[in-house]
Amino acid sequence: MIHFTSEQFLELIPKRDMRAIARLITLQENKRKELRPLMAQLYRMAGKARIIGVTGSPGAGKSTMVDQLVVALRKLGKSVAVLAIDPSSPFSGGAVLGDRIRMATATEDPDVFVRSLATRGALGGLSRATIDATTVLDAAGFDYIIIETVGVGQQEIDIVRTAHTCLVVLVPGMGDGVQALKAGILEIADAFVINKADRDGADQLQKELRVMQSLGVVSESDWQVPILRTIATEGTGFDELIEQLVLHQKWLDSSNAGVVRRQRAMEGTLLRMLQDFVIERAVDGHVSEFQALANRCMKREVDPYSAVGELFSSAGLVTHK
Ligand SMILES: Nc1nc2c(ncn2[C@@H]2O[C@H](COP(=O)(O)OP(=O)(O)OP(=O)(O)O)[C@@H](O)[C@H]2O)c(=O)[nH]1
Ligand SMILES: [Mg+2]
Repeated sequence: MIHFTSEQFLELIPKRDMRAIARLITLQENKRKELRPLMAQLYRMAGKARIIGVTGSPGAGKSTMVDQLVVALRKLGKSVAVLAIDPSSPFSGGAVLGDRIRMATATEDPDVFVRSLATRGALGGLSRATIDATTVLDAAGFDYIIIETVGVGQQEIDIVRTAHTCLVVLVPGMGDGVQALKAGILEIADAFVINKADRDGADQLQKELRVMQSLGVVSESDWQVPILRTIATEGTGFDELIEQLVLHQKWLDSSNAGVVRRQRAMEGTLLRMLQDFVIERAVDGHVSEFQALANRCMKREVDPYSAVGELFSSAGLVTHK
């Protein structure tokens, strides 16, 4: 395995050295504490990338759509990085491997980077890993970063919420239609994309979405959430999708709502990092003390409110009380 020093990472990442990028994203998953100073430096170089979240039900055609988006953005001369989030849920099944194979077609291109991130069952770990990977890719100067997640869990919703533009992918004829969607997913949509529009029921789905919009379930702002149609397998509908993406970005840059939205996303990021930092200081490396304390709580020798204070003070975060 190749070893890079922090200095080498700092030199190679902005030059978009693919091996350094891939290595740092992997390292981040296990050594975030040690890498924090490096990440802080990379973060200062970042901030130019447009981040697009693509979410929707399992099998909705998200990966096929992301492939098409990559093609369309490359035609515009933009560099693109893709992060495919593998939820360790039964939904992903064998599709994960399929994703890798399909997207591998683009890996010869030096302006395209594709990577999947796995949850490994770490609570909240996935959103943090996504933030870190996004920082690395942003510092590497990719124009666009596309994050694909299955919209089944709160974590995934939190992830796409940090994107600048969220595409919610739906398919016709999915039984309960819009009702089947996870609560919360409609609110985060900046555009609805009815994929598999070659199937029956696209009109019906579009109608249902319009009703939802008129009921105010969809995000409230002066951005009119478009309802688009695509056939990802044929590349149909992508000109309009790209057009809407660009319009949404312009709207974000020019309106106050865009500022509000970025502020909210940043608050979410800070909270997750704070949570991570505290847990790292109070629990990591002190797991047996943590477990002993939980055991004492269980026996009601100590209450959890006081126990948290104890954890804090023993981590040197605050003096007790
Ligand atoms: N008929 C039709 N099939 C499509 C379309 N888009 C994607 N598919 C097919 O739908 C299946 C699932 O596509 P994926 O792109 O893997 O879907 P996904 O949403 O990424 O799936 P997960 O990541 O497993 O949730 C594949 O067999 C695709 O070929 C479309 O527009 N029309
Ligand atoms: Mg997929």
